[in-house]
Amino acid sequence: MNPPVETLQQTIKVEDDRTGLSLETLKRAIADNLFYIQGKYPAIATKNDFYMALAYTVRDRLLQRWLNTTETYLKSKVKVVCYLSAEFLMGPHLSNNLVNLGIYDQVRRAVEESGLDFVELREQEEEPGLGNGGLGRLAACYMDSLASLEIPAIGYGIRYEFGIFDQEIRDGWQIEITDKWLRYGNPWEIERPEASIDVKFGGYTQAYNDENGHYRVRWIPDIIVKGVPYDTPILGYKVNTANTLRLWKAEAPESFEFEAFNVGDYYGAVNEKVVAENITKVLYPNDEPIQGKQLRLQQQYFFVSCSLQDMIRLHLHRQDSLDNFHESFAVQLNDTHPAIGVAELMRLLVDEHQIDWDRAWQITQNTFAYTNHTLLPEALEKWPLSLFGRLLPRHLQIIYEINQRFLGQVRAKYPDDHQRIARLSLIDESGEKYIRMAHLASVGSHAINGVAALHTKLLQQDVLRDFYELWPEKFTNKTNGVTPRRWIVVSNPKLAELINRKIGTNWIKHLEELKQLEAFVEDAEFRQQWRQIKQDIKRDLAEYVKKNHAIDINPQSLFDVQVKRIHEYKRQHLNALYIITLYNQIKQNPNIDVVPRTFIFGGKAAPGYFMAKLIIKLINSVAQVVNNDPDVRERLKVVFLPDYNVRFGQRVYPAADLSEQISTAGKEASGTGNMKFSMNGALTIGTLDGANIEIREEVGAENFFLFGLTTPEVYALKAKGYNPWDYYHANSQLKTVIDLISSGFFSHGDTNLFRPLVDSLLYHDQYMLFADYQSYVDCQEQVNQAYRDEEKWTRMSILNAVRMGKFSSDRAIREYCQEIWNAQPVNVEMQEYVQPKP
Ligand code: GL2
Repeated sequence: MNPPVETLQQTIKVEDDRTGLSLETLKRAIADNLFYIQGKYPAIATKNDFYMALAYTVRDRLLQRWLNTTETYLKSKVKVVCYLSAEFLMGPHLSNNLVNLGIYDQVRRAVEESGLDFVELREQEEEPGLGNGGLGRLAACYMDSLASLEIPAIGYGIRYEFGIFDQEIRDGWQIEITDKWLRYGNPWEIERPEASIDVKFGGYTQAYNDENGHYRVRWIPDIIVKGVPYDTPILGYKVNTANTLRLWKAEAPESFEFEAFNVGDYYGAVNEKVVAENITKVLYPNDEPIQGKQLRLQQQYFFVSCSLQDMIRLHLHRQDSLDNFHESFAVQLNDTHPAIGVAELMRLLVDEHQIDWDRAWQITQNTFAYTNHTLLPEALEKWPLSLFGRLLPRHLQIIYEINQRFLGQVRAKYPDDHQRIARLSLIDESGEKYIRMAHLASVGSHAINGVAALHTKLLQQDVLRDFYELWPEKFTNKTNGVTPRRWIVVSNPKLAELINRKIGTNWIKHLEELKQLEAFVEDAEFRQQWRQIKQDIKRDLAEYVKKNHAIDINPQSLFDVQVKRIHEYKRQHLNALYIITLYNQIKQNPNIDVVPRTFIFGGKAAPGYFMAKLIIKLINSVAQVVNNDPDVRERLKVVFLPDYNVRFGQRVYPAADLSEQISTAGKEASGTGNMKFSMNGALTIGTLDGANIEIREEVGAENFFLFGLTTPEVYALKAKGYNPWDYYHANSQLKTVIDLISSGFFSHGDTNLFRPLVDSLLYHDQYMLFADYQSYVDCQEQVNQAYRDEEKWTRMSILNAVRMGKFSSDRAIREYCQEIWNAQPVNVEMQEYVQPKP
């Protein structure tokens, strides 16, 4: 069909080779991109060149949707959700885009008919590791769901030049290697220098009266940094909607310092450029005390200011006044990292757009909503007042003003309750003064949410209790979810196939529909197929481990997997204590009948987190001994797989039989790995923590291996005075395990190596491993018994997967839309001359 030839814009007809989906067109497009974009002939092309040619071929096929989507939003007054997040852990784009476009099979064939190895090319993609773990990955799942539900949305974040470090293991220790993900270019992003934005830092403020005699403040910064947006399309599943992930890169404004400011000082000017560009150089690993890291505050302010200025520009493009800004945008603060946005929006509205304070404050509160992601006190962000004032002098004044007005309200409600006032204040004045970012976010938002039912309850009772008493109506729970597109369809195509054969493909957008499969639980043939798939994937993983790490693992054994960041509260070392317990049992009785198990670990430790790194060393040291002891006879295997990332997650979740979710109750806000495992038919051994509780409710208590103290029990035991030493002495099995570590058995006789870990357990045990040890060991025995009964295990596995409907990120996003954002789906019409919906 021909385009209507009415306007110049419409006459730019999109070429067939860039949209066509026939095998011939696809093959030609790959060859064409190889030549014209990579500048290579097939004979001299690298695998990466072919991958790039393929990626551009796919990108071409989603550009029309992307442009139409953006145009639709610009033309109408629809509300746009802006997800502000310092982290977006997107994972590889290629497969996901192929699935969402509905062209996976065609493209695969086209690649193969071009004489190329599809899987090999797919593996060339560098994953953008722009996040630490759950929080960043959640943002990525939410972007997928927003687009799939056709909700107008922009993800705003930082384009780190170096994402999360690559992990290598040497001599059992973690080594960090710089992540050079941009080394060969990134075919999924488009730079938009024309949309750059200036961000100010430092300097001082000046009060003045404007022409109407109104008191105003202007900010005279000492440096200006330019934010350059890089846009990546985020396509929904089989819809026309392709939203935008807009990541900001910091640059020095060119002419600025060279001409006016640094005449004659060429090297000084270049240095300023370096300073500016440092802002988006590297992702900060979490789990480290964040205090005093000026660069981190610069990063946060930088991306938030760029994003809010961008929104204001878009808003003013669509309408004349900022008075209804909050009807144009719903801005979600993904944790407190973007919380400075509250003060920045006030500054933009009051100082730069002359809106009066009260109205600006209404707009601000109606715009923002805040998600809290952690209860750990050490992770609650606070900035030293002095540092903050130096970098953002105007924002400090604004925060004082917000605080004064806010505390006025508090005083009116609780006169003379000075302690409460001090507790609620945006400024912590107990010692050195700090700005409490969670308080700024709470005061400046109309909604505050936790990420699982228990977490929200604990926020209300504990971390944000005073705010809850003040504004109970602001609090809501939004249990996390994950996208079934990436976490089932892309990562477990065989399982998806089987499900499609039984109930069609509707479940991919309506995960609750998996429930229909319960009807097949008693179907022996179905169970056999289910088992076979798990078996095949386990074999694939075994081959992968053999090929990449030269370790033999037995695909018939129980695959027991714990993959997540390494942290004491997540208790990877509790798992290690169990492994040593099993090992001791075998050593005592070499003919004991144990269920063969492969313990698979993966995860990164923050580079400065000594204890977490020692836990990695412990796991590897135990692996060395256990894997090489002839008495074990291959019944136990322990592997720590280096460099756990999204791509490896996609491989390991489908291969797991058992999912370890063993954090101390009350510590894991939600967890999302727990959902991915269960969706892929793994059973969970877990505590009543985070979303585990809701997973257990959904899949049924009889299909979940529960152990350990509950949160109230943890609190009670702490209050009573917990003494790990008592548990050590009362439990001979535990004592033997600890003594074996202390004796140097796993460290070539070195009795010092693991002492910090052992001492921390014996004398503090902050995360109560010893209190939960026996319960965990007993529960693992139940796992063994269940695994011996193959049919029973399969039934449990099926019921786990098919009852996971609640944990789709689509459900979570629907709740956010209805209860927090007031955002509606918008249909994106395709122009006539482009391909129809797949
Ligand atoms: C986390 C929580 O620790 C984790 O339990 C939760 O699932 C995710 C997403 O809500 O957020 N908070 C946090 O700072 N990180 C997380 O993974 N890094």
